[in-house]
Amino acid sequence: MVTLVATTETSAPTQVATRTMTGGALACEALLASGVTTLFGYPGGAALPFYRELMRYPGLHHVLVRHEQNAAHAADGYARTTGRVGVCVATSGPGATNLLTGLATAYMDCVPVVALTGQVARAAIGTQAFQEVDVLGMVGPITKGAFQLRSPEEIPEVFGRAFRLAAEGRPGPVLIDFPKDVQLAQVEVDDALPDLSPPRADTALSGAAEFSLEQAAALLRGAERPVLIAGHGVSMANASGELLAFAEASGVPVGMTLLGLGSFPEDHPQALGMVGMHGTVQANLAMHHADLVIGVGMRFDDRVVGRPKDFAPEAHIVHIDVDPKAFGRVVRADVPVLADARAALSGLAARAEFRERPAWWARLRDWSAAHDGCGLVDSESAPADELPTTPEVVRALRRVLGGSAIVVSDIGQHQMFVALHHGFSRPNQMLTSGGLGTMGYALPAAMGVKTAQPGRPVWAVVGDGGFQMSAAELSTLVASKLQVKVLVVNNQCLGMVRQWQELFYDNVYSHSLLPQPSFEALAKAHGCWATTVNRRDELEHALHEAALHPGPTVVDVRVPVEETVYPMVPAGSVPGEVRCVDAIDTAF
Ligand SMILES: Cc1ncc(C[n+]2csc(CCOP(=O)(O)OP(=O)(O)O)c2C)c(N)n1
Repeated sequence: MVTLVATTETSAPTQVATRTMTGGALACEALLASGVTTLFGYPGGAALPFYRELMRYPGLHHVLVRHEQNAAHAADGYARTTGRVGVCVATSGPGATNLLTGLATAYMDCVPVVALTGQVARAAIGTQAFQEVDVLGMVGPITKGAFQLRSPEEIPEVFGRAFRLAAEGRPGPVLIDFPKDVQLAQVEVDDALPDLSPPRADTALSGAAEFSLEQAAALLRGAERPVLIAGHGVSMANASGELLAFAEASGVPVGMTLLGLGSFPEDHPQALGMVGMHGTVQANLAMHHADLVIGVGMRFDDRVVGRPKDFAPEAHIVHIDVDPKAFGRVVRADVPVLADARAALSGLAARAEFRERPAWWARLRDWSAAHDGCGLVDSESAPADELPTTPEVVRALRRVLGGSAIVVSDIGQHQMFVALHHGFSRPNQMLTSGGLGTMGYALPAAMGVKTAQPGRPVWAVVGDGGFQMSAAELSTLVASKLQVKVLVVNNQCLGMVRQWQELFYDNVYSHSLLPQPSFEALAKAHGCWATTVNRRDELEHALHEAALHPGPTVVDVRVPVEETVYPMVPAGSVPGEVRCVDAIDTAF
């Protein structure tokens, strides 16, 4: 159909071609206009009109997952690795509720995701219809916003707003609830939709931010014991180059949060490693004894800070973040800088003055030496027929991959061992659920990463507990030909829970020992190549074989049950109380 529209009173009518289509088809077009090429999802009754149309759009590649939570995690992994908005789809009711943990995970870690949920028809909303759930009511605290489409005409505008909202400022998830009758309704639209993709963020420094940076630079010039802590915001803002330039121009030592790992090269002489509950001795002590802490793109969350009132007692705190709500949430911000990390770091680099601070570096070196003696097994002299330790497994992975892989870690002891012993040199080389700590995250998130980066090796490192939460996705790997490599660090227990029970709950191992199936047999049943490692001397060969195998693989590595992750800052302590030995007697 063609409509004639007079653009001005005097001009001749212009021909505007319009088409009639369903709301479901228009949503597909809106996704394309938003720059989407890949969706992760799972169909059901209230989403079927949309799924019917999806088959007509070959530009939209849909990965069929085995559980909706994993669709959200996959979209999250896709978004973290590309910097673009990830998209997941679910039906109404249980499909929508299954998404929630994935959305909360993305919310805590500032990951831009748009979730599309089917909903019962408009007239049935509020009637307790089959598979009706008030998803808008549920996602308020775990999304940046949620929309319910009330008519097909709204689709382009709502999609445009949703993608913009997900990407702008502090990124995060946004939900679009899509009633079934709106998916089915006919709508007339212009021939081509406008570009709905999120605009590039305006990262120019405001006058206020420039002023705060002056104050920060003056504090740094006068500081004897400064430390900079880089968080996820640095990699999200593509600010690693600016961080390196500023660090080298000023001589400031650099620690990283769990999600900041890789934003500063781990082998750089100014790198201190990770801060926080299982961070390095030197990074934690540096924060505690500093006279200036500069936090960039990080939240000063409780795992980093410990007791807020006693955090960095002698330091001025400069806090750089794009989210004004981050300032003062946990610790005081003496100098808040509301700015994009990249712009702020280049602003600081331009004002930097190099200082050597030999006394501070001497202390940092002593602390690094203390850290190096902390919790490592000398595998050279250890018996070849014994189980390898988890630090050895992580270091072997690093050796075999030569640091080229993207590592997606699950939650628990193995996660902290990965953070401490792998070493990361590129932003977003290590992905994990930092804020929510969601077990089951790694395997589906790795699917999202591999979908976006088919040419890169992608390894999911998981505990035997977390693996059992998302192992069904092995079928997705096989069906979707995704060469994700899974490394199960198998200590036959919920290791991190066991560690806390040992240290703080009188060695009462209540429900933390985990009977499990043969992971090798399970993986093979899904169609993956799989092997089991029971001895130290089998480890590297197994990892090599898995790396070379042209398909998804599972390597199940048995490690000792009784490992403990050190260093540790017990909860309720401050980073200055970091411990390196089995001598934690703090009561909870
Ligand atoms: C969904 C979810 N449930 C429970 C927890 C609490 N939790 C944190 S670590 C952990 C144990 C993880 O065990 P495993 O996956 O085997 O890894 P390990 O600690 O042994 O390396 C548990 C239960 C969690 N983080 N996420």
